[in-house]
Amino acid sequence: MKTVFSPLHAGHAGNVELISGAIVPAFEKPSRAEFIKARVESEKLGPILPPESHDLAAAKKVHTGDYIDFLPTVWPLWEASGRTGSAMPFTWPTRGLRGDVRPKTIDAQLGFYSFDGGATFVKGTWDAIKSSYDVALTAAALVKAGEPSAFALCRPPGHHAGAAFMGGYCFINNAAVVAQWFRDQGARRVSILDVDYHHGNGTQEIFYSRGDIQVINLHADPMTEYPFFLGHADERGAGPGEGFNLNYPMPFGTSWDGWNTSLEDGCAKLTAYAPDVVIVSLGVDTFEKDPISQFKLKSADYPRIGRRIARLGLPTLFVMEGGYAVEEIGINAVGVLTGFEDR
Ligand code: OKP
Ligand code: ZN
Repeated sequence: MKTVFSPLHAGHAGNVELISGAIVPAFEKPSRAEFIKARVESEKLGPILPPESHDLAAAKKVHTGDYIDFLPTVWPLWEASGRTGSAMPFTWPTRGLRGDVRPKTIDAQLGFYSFDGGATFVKGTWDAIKSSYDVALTAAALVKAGEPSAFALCRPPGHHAGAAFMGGYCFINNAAVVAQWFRDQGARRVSILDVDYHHGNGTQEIFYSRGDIQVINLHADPMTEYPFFLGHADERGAGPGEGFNLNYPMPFGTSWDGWNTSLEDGCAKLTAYAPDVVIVSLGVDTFEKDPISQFKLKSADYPRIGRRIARLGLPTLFVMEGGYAVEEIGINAVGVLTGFEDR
């Protein structure tokens, strides 16, 4: 399987985040992608290709144009306002406040275009976001050209980014971009299978009223886990999308047996939908040693995930999302891919 990777991810570095009452170095850090790349090499998964540059038209098919145009302005505006550190929001237009006016200052705009304070900017962030988008589209083109599978080693991740909001380390929703891209290339139906520990709230929001893109999410129950405000089992899609959004919330402590029950049900629904292509939002923060997560999957479980996905028998694009146990992130992410190849 070919991997697409860009070194430009590394400029998105030194960010901080707010967690448990403290400002700490962000868990979403450059070493994540480097460990995965090293494992792709040591396992001889296949060639590692650089991305081709794409304009932002494909991003603007799933995000609003004003949101995408805002992203490259953040760091220059932040610097111009005299600040250093990580650019991040601290005020949001929540219920009862006005969400229809976009204020002028950078602090207000950051809040206007986010659902939390978890997507932060440093100098190299926009170039990293753009490279991650290019990685996803380049890998998608490989599958479109006939490769049975490809691995988009995206960083930053994307599945928390909605049509007009960032959050949870995510800016452009890479999986959503490529799902729409496959549709525009002639795929009749596309399935997104999101196996990240956290609910892909952005992906759900983008496609909630769509019948042509099925979204299947396996994740920790949002009653008790981030991102909290979406991802319940009764969210099944709206209008033409009714029945095409499937959520599998699971309790803290879930290990392979429980998780696999959801995977099997999701795969059955996916097969019944008969898509032309599958996009896997590949998070490996379901791992027992993940520092911010509460599931109990073991390294030996990841190849089983890959094997099950291979049995779908469909062209498959893996798009990297979360996973924060950096020592094992390569073993687990690449474990899914070697399992998919049954080796
Ligand atoms: C991104 B992905 C409080 C802690 C919130 C955010 C986790 C984002 C996960 N600021 N943690 O789905 O792996
Ligand atoms: Zn996650």
